[in-house]
Amino acid sequence: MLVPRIVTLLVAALAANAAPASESASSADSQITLDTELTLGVKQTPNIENDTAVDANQVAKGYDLVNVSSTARGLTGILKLKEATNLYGYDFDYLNLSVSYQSDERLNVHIEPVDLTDVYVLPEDLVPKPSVEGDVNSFDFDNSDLVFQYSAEDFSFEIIRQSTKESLFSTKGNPLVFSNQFIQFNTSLPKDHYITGLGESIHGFRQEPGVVKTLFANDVGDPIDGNIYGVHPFYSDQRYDTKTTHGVYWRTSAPQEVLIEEESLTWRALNGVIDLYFFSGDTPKKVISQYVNEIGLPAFQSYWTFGYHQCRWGYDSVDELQSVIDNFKKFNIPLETIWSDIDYMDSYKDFTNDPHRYPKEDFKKFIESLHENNQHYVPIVDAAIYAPNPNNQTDNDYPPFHDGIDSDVFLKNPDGSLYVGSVWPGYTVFPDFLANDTQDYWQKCFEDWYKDVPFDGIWLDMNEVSSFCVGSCGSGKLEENPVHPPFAVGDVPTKYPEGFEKTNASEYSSVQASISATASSSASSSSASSTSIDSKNTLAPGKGNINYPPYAINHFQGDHDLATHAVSPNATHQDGTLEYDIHNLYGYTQEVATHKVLLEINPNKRPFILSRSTFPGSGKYTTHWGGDNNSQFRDAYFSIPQILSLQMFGIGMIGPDTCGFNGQSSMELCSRWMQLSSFFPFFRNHNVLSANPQEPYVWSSVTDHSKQTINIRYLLLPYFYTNHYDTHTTGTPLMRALSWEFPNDRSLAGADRQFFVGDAILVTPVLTQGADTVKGVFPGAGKDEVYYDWYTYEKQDFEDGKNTTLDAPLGHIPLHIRGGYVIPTQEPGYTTAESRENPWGLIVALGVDKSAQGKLYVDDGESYEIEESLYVNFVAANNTLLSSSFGSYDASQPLANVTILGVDSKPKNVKFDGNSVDFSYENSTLFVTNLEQQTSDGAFAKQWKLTWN
Ligand code: MIG
Repeated sequence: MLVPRIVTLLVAALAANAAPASESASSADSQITLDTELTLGVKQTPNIENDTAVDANQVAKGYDLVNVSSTARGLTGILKLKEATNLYGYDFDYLNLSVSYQSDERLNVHIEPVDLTDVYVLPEDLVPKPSVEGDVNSFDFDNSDLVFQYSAEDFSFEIIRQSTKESLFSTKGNPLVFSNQFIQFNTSLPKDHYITGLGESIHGFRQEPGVVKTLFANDVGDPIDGNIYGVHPFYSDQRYDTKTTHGVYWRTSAPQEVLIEEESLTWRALNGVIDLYFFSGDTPKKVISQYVNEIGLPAFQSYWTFGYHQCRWGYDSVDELQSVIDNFKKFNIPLETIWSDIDYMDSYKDFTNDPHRYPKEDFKKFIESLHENNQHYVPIVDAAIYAPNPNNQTDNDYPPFHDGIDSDVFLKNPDGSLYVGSVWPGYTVFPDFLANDTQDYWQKCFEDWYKDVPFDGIWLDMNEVSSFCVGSCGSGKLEENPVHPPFAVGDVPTKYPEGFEKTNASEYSSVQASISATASSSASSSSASSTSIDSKNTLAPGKGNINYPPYAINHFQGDHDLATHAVSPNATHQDGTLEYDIHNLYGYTQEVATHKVLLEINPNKRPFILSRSTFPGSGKYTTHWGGDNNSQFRDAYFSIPQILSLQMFGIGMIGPDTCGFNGQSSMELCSRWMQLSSFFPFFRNHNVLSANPQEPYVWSSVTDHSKQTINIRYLLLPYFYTNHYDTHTTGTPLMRALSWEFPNDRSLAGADRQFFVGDAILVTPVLTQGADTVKGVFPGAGKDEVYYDWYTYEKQDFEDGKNTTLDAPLGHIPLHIRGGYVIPTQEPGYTTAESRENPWGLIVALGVDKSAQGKLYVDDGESYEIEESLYVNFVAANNTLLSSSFGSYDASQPLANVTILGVDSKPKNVKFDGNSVDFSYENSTLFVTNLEQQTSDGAFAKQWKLTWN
């Protein structure tokens, strides 16, 4: 108990003494000119924390359903308000209900006010709307697995699964509440339910009873259970009793709150209409696929994006970037992509380069030489555009602002004046991606800049959309620019890495002693008043109080004000739409626009975008990273459920800031995390400004450990890419929860410390400090499943349902191959381009029945319009492996080897298309080698057969 107290003391002392700006790299030295007062909203009490708040389920009277008539695809009716209670806004008297069976596995329940004046209805051209499949005028209801039932008096409805007669969703017993600023419905859930989804947030994979999800895009550093960057109103409900899973999607951009309790789920929104979609599954993977097919299949990424990415905030100059690249080379750690954070910009202005630290000429040469080495470059672009000081000629010379003013593309105040917030460069304006000319404007910004900075992808940050002051704080004050708010580097919890006090006890205690000597004199805390100064705040006529809605969601900002640290809800788009209605869509609209721009710049290359704020459908345009996590083991763990969830939401490629963003990483953490992230869809190391460096070459052991698993990742690139192609074409995630792979094993519900890559690779990472073993489960082992150790190929004696302790000394990440699968490989090179030139290999892991199957997808790895592809199928059974391929892409590299796991006795003959070939045999593994000669036209140029007898 002593140690934690000391840590707390130390943290407090350090926080009190902290002077991050003076200790950080030069780019951190900025003046404090934004008055703190301007950053404070009006303190709200979230309803869920307010004991006296009215519970709408108790008080509201609900609706009666009248005028029901059946339609070819379902029914329509009118919902008539029984009695107005106007709890959080004014109740609508009449609602239109329409139910439509869209396909055998999808059903839509749509409820909207009869009078839609002042009601925000999410346009179909903005966010895709699942539509009826087949003939709109006829439907065979018997074929639908989902059935809609209702009771008219005290309207409630239920979704029943026909095959099991189970109630999947039922509003029975709770009134429907539908007012202009508050919509609520409630469904009962079975006891011991297993809900996943509803994001984005930092939480274990399962959303257990007691969880309250706030869905409101927010720029905040990964707090547990707080609302963060993206909004995804979708959940999957896995029912172990009936062995079925279904999904529910509310297509709304509203600020929302979802309450998950023992036997119910309550869903609230602050505007919009009810547009609910039920997906019948009935497996978890089918649910995801059905959902993702409707919101938009994940973008197909280029091959190189699966390589290793290095980033940090604080690479101070082109020379420093070059030295990072040189260090990677020196230590022979594969580096595919180097990234730039805002350091490269001239005073943090988008589309500029700092003339001294990143001069354009040097910079262009730098990027060109990267390209010559088959490496890539991705810079950051912030959402906000600097609004220069009109009285200062040099400052004012900034086309991205003036072009935008000329073409009228920025967000406005309700009175029509320019909305001016504040981000890194000082006062800023915000592109309105709903305005007529924004696409052209955005394109010109990128095109002009691309001439000097030929980037390979774009990193979109701050698009929640973030603004540091409350309201239009810069209105009328542009002559005060440039102001550069200081970099508050989060609350870096300690200068020391996690576990430092244990592994460096003596150093730690001496520092601790000296700090505690000064701690008492310097402890102070400043508290500022929290009155709003949002002078431009007005009520929106007919819409209610949009800045301070009557129902306060638990928005994760200190004062819970919706306008804190974001563009205010009353900011207005060109077509009159309020930010209030589409705040959650800002990032999404920017992603769509940026995707188009990248295609204009490079028409036949797959656009690579990494974006922070996402919404259903974002995955069609962008990849995503987990945001500002901490350099702690806990956060390494949370990256697993975060990835699993975001994949459910249709984001095909995602990964965390490996080694941690805020705080100090350590050799141990970085080693574990580099090895873990080697198996994530997206693999990037990123660090906050002024934290200690954490590139893998900083510690020699991390160098070795990273190389080991980066090489495994590169060996598996064909497997990753093939799985990613599957994600792109079917929505099935690359990285899998155990509960998806074994949906009928209740003991795996919520398992999120292990995961599968594709079907065949099970990863069991160490996620705690100081450990040298890790526990894992091996579903089906000893029954229908067999697992082989990745490193030794040995078949493991695991037992189904049993927690097994595995050796996992630092530098070793347990990996297992699941029998029954064929895994395509390619010898790793320094870059993915080099890897692509190397010979192929196959790992054939025989299942309990001694069979296996697998596939491979190959193309040129970058074309947007794919003209040539190669599809290969592998089937192993009866001591024979058959490879058959079709498609026109010519993968000319030969096959080097085939490794067959689970061969019980040494074969006498091994033949490739009838010819004897080299082989060796050890520990039930058959190594077939030197196949190059036989496959010199390309490993999969023709069908072949390998036999062992
Ligand atoms: O508020 O550009 O999440 O990755 O390093 C900080 C600086 C702004 C937040 C991003 C982070 C990035 C940082 N940005």
